[in-house]
Amino acid sequence: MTAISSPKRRALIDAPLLDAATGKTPRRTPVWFMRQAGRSLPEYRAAREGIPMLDSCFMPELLAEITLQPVRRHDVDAAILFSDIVVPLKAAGLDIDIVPGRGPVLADPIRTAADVDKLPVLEGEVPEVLKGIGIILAELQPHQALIGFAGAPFTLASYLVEGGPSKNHEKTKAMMHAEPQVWHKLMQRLTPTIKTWLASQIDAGIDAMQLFDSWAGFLTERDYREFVLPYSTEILAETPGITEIPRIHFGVGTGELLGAMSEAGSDVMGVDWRVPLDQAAQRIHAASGAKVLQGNLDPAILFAGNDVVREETRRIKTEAAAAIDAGHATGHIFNLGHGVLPNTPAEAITEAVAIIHES
Ligand code: 1CP
Repeated sequence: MTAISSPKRRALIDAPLLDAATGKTPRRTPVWFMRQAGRSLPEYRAAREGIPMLDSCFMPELLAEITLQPVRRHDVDAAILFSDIVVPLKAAGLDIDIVPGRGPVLADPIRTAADVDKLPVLEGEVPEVLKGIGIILAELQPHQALIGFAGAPFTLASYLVEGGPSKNHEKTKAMMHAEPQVWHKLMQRLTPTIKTWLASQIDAGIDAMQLFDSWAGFLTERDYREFVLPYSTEILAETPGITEIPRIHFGVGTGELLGAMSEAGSDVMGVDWRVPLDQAAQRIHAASGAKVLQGNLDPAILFAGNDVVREETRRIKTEAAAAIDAGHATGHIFNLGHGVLPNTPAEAITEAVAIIHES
């Protein structure tokens, strides 16, 4: 696919996240936090009051405001679009809701080939989201990046097959193994929706993107390679415009999959807190060459006080530097190993960002 530069993309100036993601030396360690927009912020709770989660994702001014809140408060180096992995499916017409305290829930789970045939496909852009991106880009400073995102096909499929959040993903794995042709059909049906969703964000001017395969860590490497990797690879390679911007790929508990996941073709690999960054980099490098690392402070550490945060930050930066020195990585973007936990005090997040920027 020919990369056509979006006229809406800003020329970022001295932007630490973009510099680190493209292998340049940033002026400070870039940091953003997964789930930085959300319940940890009182201004988020006020803005969302009385508005269902999925409704808020289709309200341009509101989604822009919520996206910008953590950037204003914490001085993070990137905003992440306020949305959800199920928004493109909702926009395509699927009967899906986000239940407070639970997550995405589907009225009619997808279990058969006929169900897959009925799954709506996103045909075009989602105008409310594109309008929201325009508002965000107008307010961000030239050193602050906007990260767009999508859920990877496996993680999305898990919600569709299970019907909601799942502890063990047993129905999903059962479909993979007992009815592989139905599984592949589902993957093939989801992939174009994800590509369309990402392509329109890219066209609207996002500066980087993250593909969340949050639950991929539940799979064996063998199953990941057979049932998941081809589709994530297609998205990271063939989404129109995607090679214009840094591509970040992340999953939880993926220590054993880092090599295989890195083969999907991202520029940056997100690492959860379970694997030290230097070891993660060795696994990635061995599989697909040196990439930029993202991570990997344990989100629970934000409850432990600034001295602990400082100590852990130092350790993580040292491990990232060792990986870069060894030629196993080409840069480091600081993040948590997964999302901000909902009860995290907002002040602890602001202070952590300052500590990470300090040294
Ligand atoms: O009422 C509320 O406030 C709902 C909580 C909430 C929020 C704030 C949900 C429901 N989604 C979101 C926003 C969201 N979701 C963002 C943007 C905010 C930010 O990062 O700052 C992003 C990137 C997501 C992506 C997302 N949704 C993922 C991948 C990231 C991850 O955390 O691994 C996943 C797995 C989801 C599904 C989902 N949506 C919501 C919940 C509670 C869940 C998880 C449910 C489960 O445990 O299975």
